[in-house]
Amino acid sequence: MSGAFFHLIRKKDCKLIVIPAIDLKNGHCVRLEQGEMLKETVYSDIPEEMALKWYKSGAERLHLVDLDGAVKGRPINRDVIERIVRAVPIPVQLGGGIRDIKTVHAYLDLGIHQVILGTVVYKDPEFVIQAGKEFPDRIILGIDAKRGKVAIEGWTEETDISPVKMAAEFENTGIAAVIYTDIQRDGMGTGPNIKATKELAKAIDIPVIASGGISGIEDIEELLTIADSGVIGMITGKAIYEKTLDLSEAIKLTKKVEKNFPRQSSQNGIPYA
Ligand code: AMZ
Repeated sequence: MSGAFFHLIRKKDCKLIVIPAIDLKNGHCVRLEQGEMLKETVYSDIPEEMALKWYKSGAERLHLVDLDGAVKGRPINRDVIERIVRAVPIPVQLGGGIRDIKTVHAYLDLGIHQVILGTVVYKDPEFVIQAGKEFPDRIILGIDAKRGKVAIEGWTEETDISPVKMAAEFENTGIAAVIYTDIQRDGMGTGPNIKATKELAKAIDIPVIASGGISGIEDIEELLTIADSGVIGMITGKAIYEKTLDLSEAIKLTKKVEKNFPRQSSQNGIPYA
């Protein structure tokens, strides 16, 4: 089976899920606005309790970001990450400061289900391809864009490459998914960038997870309309912390839509794994 064909099937087979985000800074669960480290709201000093809360609301997966790690380029919040992995029985995806194979190994050994690579996707694409080969379906690309161009290093540096161009380099390399974040919408509750998310999902065979800007149930409804382009997940943060979105309601809605327009979950029951 050719690689491209493989991915086309996978896109259809993947189950669309709502993924709550836990962003970690100094051991706390926080939200930022547009990724600005100084524009922080702390939601919990015990992030593992937050993880349990989202799990009990029906979450089938968690999205973790080590924000200090993303800025410093190495893992910083490892202890709390370990506590979260131990606290919940669902797959956890993690990004922030994962820049070498030793760190990839360490996090997978810790029980992280999939690692998200951001800055190295731009700086060292060959490394990402090697990691994808060594760990098929365990590597996710974190492609974060500001004004249509990819940003790196904790979103402090802008590049001149577009998300589509960057993602296209990784077709058929064992990459599980691309998380596409619209930085200007992240933490702002202004609605997701439907147009750009759809464009990316249509342009590549790798499944896409939408991130940034979800404010309420109407955004979930809108994202569900582009699921067929290859959008397999939506990450929500501020909306569930500020209670403008009820996580269990969002999950129920996506399940109902999945039931009416079924896309099978993957064999082992873990979405896009
Ligand atoms: O909010 C930010 N400033 C931020 C953020 N959420 N900066 C990076 N990140 C996330 C990316 C991706 O998941 O969305 O960190 C990860 C990338 O980290 P790295 O260290 O690989 O570039």
